[in-house]
Amino acid sequence: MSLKVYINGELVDKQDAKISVFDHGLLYGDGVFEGIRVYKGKVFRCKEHVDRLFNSAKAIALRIPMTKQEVTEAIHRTVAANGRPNAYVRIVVTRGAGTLGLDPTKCHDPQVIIITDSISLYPREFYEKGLEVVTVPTMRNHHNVLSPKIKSLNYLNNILAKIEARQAGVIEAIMLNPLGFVAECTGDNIFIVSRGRLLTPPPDAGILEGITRQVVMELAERAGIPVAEQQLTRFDLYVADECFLSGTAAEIIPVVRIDSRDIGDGTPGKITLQLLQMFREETDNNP
Ligand code: PXG
Repeated sequence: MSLKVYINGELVDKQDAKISVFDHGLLYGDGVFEGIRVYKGKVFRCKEHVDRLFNSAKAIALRIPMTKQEVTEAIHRTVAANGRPNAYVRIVVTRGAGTLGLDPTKCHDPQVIIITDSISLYPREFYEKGLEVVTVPTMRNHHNVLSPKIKSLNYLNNILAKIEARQAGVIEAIMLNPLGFVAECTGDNIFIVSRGRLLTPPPDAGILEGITRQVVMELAERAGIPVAEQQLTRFDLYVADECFLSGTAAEIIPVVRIDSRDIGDGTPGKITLQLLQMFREETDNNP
């Protein structure tokens, strides 16, 4: 069965899923997106993702030509049409086709695209043995330049950070903010465990407020692990007992080495593994 892609109300075969080369999503990265997981046929934290999509769109003054309810139905319709119990859903809303030149008011037809496919951010083995990461020169966006809370189609600085990680011989980067505090990774949020406490940078550190990050904080509270949003420096990372990343695509992945320093004893930590186990149960019993 060919993969069906949703475009503006219609489900079309993958090879027929096309948009204009004049679309400002392509020409200028003018648009927003979401990445959502489907576990056992159920869309995980759908409402949170749809709310964030609409907030991202509002922030860039992009009117999504559908209600939240309609977008939610379209997601479910696309998932059902593809018949995969476990999948990754990518919703993209572009400014639509316009003229050459930035002016978004010349774009009258925003495009709503929903793709379901599989995604594998990191090779399986790293979930067991842990990931090595580095801090990189490319910073996360300053909120006065482009709010990092907007999940926009502009990912170039994160892509540059990814390239810098690759140049350093690893597959993921930790991005700092313009003040030098830890922000997040290129497509994941970051947590450390320090003296039994779970710590993660606050929203004003310049992060995308991850939905998986929220789930992790809820799970930690449920397990009685103290959680705090706190400014973190590279020093805090180096001396942490444990570290892991969270994201829809990455899920939860342990980090065991940062900038050539072993984290803890250089193996995935106990609290990390406990949260990973709880996360598995949460997604398996997805309401
Ligand atoms: N930070 C950034 C910069 C992200 O892009 C996260 C954190 C994690 O947020 P969630 O809500 O997913 O827990 C993201 C997530 C893709 C793709 O290509 C998108 C992300 C990550 C990886 C791949 O669809 N965004």
